[in-house]
Amino acid sequence: MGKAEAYLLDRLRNDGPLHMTLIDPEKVDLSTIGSLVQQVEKAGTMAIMVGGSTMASSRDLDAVVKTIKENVRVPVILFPNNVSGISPYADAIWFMSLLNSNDPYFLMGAQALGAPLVKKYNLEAIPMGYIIVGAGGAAGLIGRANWIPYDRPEIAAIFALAAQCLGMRFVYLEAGSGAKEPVPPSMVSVVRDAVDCNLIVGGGIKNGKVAMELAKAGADIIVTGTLVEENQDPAKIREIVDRLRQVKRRT
Ligand code: 1GP
Repeated sequence: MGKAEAYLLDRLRNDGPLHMTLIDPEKVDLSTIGSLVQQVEKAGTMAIMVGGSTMASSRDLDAVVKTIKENVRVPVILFPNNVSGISPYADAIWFMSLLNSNDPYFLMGAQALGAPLVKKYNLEAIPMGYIIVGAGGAAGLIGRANWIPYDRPEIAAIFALAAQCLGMRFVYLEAGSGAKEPVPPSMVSVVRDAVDCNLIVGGGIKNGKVAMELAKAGADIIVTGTLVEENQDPAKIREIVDRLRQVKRRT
């Protein structure tokens, strides 16, 4: 296990559920990223994830990751949509497979193409099973997800269990960036009962109350992106972090 993962697990053990901020290089202005990430770090976010479903320019990604690294101490973790989502300037990469994709490229094709670059850049690879719930927005469309209905939590649970059996230490339940409805807490609790691995939930989470309900249902990590992109307001992140601190650690 590498340094970024060890740090996250240590924070989880000590503080309970965590918040991470997602920065999509296509949706932010490079000139404002530095101060933005400084503010979200101050608000208590525990890592910065960088990626976006339609991102294609490695050069733009590198510039964004470098700027973030210059401005925060928390780990910077790539959240790749494709091989173009790999940058040598990050601390780690979610080495992820879109488990409910119809397309073998997103199951293991892009991973095989990207793995030599991950090794060459000496990036810490954190194995993660990515599961898209509902239509999943752009991620669902681009990733050709065979979407899981919100009212069929047991389907999400069997994908999560498969991820755990494959040795993936993290599972991400994704409703899609900007989703009208986040993943329901009822689905999170069914998945939580099925697996022990660390559970990430994201997509459409807009306030502390929703984040807290998801954490109470068993989410270990709450990811938000749109919230900061749209408002540039770290107070929203502070509210989420404060609510998450009210949720007990998982034993
Ligand atoms: C998307 O889950 C993340 O991959 C974040 O979603 O932009 O809706 O916060 P939002």
